[in-house]
Amino acid sequence: MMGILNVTPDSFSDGGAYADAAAAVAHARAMIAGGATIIDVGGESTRPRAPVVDAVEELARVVPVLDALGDDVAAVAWSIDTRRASVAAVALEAGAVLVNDVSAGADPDMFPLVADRGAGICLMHMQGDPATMQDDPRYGDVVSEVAAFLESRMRAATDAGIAEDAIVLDPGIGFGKTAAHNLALIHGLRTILRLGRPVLVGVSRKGVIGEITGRAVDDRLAGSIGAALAAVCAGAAVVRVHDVRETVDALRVFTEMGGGMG
Ligand code: HH2
Repeated sequence: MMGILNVTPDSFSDGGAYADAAAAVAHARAMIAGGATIIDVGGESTRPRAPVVDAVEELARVVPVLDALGDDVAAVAWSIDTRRASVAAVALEAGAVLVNDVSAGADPDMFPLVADRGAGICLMHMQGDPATMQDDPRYGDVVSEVAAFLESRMRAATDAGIAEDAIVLDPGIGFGKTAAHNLALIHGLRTILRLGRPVLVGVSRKGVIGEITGRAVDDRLAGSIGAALAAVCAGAAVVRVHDVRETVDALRVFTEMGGGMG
C-alpha cells in the first residue's frame, strides 16, 4: 500500500494541502497508521498540463519535508516521486529505498545513480509529457505497446547495472491515455505481469474514475476504492492511493470475504 504525499502547490487532487512540512508529517503519520507500507513523496505535479518545475524548486519543496519526517518514515519504506536524478540522489541519501520515476529513466543519470546506490526503481509508462500528453493520445494496441515500452526500459535499467529484482513496473494510468486506454490496461494487466516483475497501479482519484462515476475530483473516494480492488484482483502488487485507511479497510474486508477468488 503506497500512500501519496504530494508536497506540491498544484497536484490535481490535493495540491497545496501538504506543502507545509508540519501538515506533510501529520499526513504521513495518518497514512502509516492507516496501513501504508510505502510513503511516496513528490515535489512536482505530473498532472496534465502541469508546469515544469526545476530541480532547485523541487528540492526546496521536498527537502524540508524529508527533514521533518525523520523517524516517522523510518518505520516504513519511502520512495521519491521524481524524474530528476539530482533530486533522487538527495532523497536516497536521506533514506529513500525506491525511486518512483514516471519517465522511466529519461534523465540519463537516473539508472546509473539507482544502480550505484542499490535502490529500487519504479518504471512507469507515459506517452509524451505532462504538458501535452492528454491532447490526443493514440495507440494501435495500448496493452502491447505499454508492455513493450516497459520491457525495453527494464532492459535499459538492467544494462545500466540495476538488479532485475529492484524493478517495479507501472502502466501509467492517466499518463497519455484516454479512459478507454486506462480500462484496457487494467483489464490487460496480465500482459505486463508476464514481464516477471511486480506491477504498481496508481488510479486514485484519476479522470477515468470521473468518467465512470461522473464525480468531481474531490468526490471520488468510493470510485477510487473500487479501482484499487479491481487493480489488486487484476494482479497489482502495489496500489498508489491518496486515501490509505479507507482503501486498506476495503481490501481487508474484500480479501477476508473471498473477494477476487472467483
Ligand atoms: N500518478 C501520479 C503521480 N505519480 N507514479 C506512479 N508510479 N504511478 C502513477 O500512476 C502516478 C505516479 C499522479 O497522481 P498525483 O501524485 O496524485 O498527482 P500529481 O501528479 O498532480 O501530483
